Amino acid sequence: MPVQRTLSIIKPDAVGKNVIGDIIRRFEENGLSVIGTRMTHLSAAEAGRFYAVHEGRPFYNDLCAFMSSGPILAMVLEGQNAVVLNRQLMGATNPKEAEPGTIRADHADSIDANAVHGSDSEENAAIEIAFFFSDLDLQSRG
Ligand code: DGI
Repeated sequence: MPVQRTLSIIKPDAVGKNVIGDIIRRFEENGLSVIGTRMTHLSAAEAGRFYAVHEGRPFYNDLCAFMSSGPILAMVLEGQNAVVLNRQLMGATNPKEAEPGTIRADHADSIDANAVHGSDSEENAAIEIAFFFSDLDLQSRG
């Protein structure tokens, strides 16, 4: 399986619950390495740019307000099959539908405050990583 990079974000709800360590532990125990981290607090406009693909959807304004409601931890994960593996560890978007043992089943309260973001394709991962990081910020283990 190919070594890939993907963008993970620990969202404001999970940062507020102090579960950053628990979430990163799950990534590391499943073969993903953290190769870059950045804690930041997005403005609503910056959140809107990050989620531009959802512009016009009914939940877009709420999503931007939530993502700018507190600090987030953006990170780059590297490992075999990282894009799909990260999404498996996250669980379904709606925590009510998330498999037991996934991050969202354990830490998300609602479809809005759902603890984590993960890129959904390698192509989007490259775009999303570039939103937060320069190549100089990433320390590959490869
Ligand atoms: O990749 P995901 O985060 O699992 O899901 P996504 O890329 O389809 O949507 C991005 C975020 O937008 C998601 O984490 C929560 C929010 N969202 C998506 N679909 C809905 C939604 N929020 C509400 N309230 N209702 C939705 O149907």
